[in-house]
Amino acid sequence: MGDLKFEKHAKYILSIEKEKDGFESVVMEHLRMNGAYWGLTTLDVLGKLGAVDQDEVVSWIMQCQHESGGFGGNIGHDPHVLYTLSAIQVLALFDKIDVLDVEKVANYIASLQNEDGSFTGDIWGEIDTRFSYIAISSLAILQRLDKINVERAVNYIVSCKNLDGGFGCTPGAESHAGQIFCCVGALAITGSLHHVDKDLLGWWLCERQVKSGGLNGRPEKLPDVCYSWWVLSSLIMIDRVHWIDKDKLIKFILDCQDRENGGISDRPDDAVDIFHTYFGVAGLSLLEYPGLKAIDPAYALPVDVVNRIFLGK
Ligand code: GRG
Repeated sequence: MGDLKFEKHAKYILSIEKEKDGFESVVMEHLRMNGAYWGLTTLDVLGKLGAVDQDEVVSWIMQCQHESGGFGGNIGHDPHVLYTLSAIQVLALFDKIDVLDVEKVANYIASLQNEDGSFTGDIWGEIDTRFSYIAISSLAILQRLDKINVERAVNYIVSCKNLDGGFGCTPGAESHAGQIFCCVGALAITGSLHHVDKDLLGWWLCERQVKSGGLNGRPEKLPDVCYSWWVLSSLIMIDRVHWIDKDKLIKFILDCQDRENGGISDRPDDAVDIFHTYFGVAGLSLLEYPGLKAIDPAYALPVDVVNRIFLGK
């Protein structure tokens, strides 16, 4: 089992930044802020964040901020909550939240809440429980949840609960493990987990494990390393993680590594990318893989970072 290629994965992540004309850098251009969160959190969980020039990253993040207070995926790009959360998370990793005008960022996020409690992702109006999670997680990290109507936000999320115990992106939409993470995470952060039918949802989530040991995101779909995060974190938040076969899942994730050049792919023998590298390592951390920093299932940040924010230690 002691097979996780710590050094190679760290080298792979750092190489993406160095090779600005490389394929992965180019295709990630529009969501570089998410890439920064995936890559830097992975490095931290691997114990290798020291290799990064933090001041350079912080200065780049601040150049991605829009006058509205929200952040874009790259310099000069339009703001969206997807990138705003990643910006806040990376600043939290570096213990640099204090560079933010917190009031301004919190006002931007709060401005996206609708009358029914739901959230849009930006000024263009798409509604999704992903954005509810992002708003709640961001404002909790900034300690400004008072900026929104939390009760309505929770009621909207509960209105997206399905008969199978899962959650979708809007009321009536199909249950999907990614949306379940968002809804359960938001309910956990707001102390509202009593709205979840833990046995029913736990059953649906543990049925995501397929023969290879990997997890899929909904019935009849292929397994994918990223669901190691979406499913496992949800199972942990509802105290049902012992319902899956952990050893088989660890083996599946390790089988998705590029053992020569580093990085983790969605399934064995596919091409690696930074997104799956993060969710593979984060999944292994939730599985208590030796040598990895523990990660918080609701905030998707290392536990020591979350403790620093909320307990001041
Ligand atoms: C801080 C970890 C963190 C997240 C921020 C953006 C977000 C909040 C959550 C996204 C949740 C989500 C919807 C994840 C699923 C992503 C994914 C792999 C979607 C693929 O969907 P399909 O239909 O794939 O293409 P399947 O696997 O169903 O075939």
